[in-house]
Amino acid sequence: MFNLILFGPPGSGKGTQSQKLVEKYALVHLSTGNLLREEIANRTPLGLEAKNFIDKGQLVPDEVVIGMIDSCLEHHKKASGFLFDGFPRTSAQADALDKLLLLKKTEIALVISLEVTEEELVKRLLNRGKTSGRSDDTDEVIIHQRFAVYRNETAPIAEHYKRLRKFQSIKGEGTVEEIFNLVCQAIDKRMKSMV
Ligand code: B4P
Repeated sequence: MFNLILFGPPGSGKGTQSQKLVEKYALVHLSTGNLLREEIANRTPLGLEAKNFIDKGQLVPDEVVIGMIDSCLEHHKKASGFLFDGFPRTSAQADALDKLLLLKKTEIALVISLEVTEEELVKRLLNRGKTSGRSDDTDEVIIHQRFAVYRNETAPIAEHYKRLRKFQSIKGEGTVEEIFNLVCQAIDKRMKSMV
């Protein structure tokens, strides 16, 4: 099994790169952001709860997202690997993921972090907000709140993966294709070292 985490601040291109990566490497795409937005669109109780946090630029409570990932892993028992996009975002989520994968006798193979300046991130998110209708992408105050949450709660978990020598940073600025090529090189190298 090959399990990959795409890491990086809001708007760094995790979702964009994930779409191309799951096709090339036949991985199951698990995006907590997409799963939460589906719940919101379907007006489920979970979605209504999540919307309150997302609209304010805050993280959805750990137990909610960990539960979602747990049931997705159960649904894809025969997967040859997973691409975690936007998960884990807190140290509790990172610990839970390690435990869930251990139960399946597997582990994270690689964490790729997309590095993008805040100036570029703001431009991308406001631009997406014009067409996506995403409430968390239209207000610059909320966007900066999301960056603060990233710095305080998400960025520190990089240390966990650095200690395990599974963490690799990649410049996330350039064309989507240029970034995709760099990400693929990192994955191919890691895959070769595993055989
Ligand atoms: P997510 O859905 O994960 O989204 P994101 O971080 O905003 O964006 P991503 O990095 O995927 O950027 P994208 O490719 O779309 O999270 C949304 C919210 O859900 C969170 O704030 C949180 O509240 C909640 N949530 C999600 N997961 C959670 C968790 N685990 N725990 C708790 N809460 C959770 O790219 C952004 C834009 O840039 C797009 O418009 C794209 O077209 C553009 N772009 C991409 N690559 C580009 C490039 N190379 N050049 C120019 N533009 C580019």
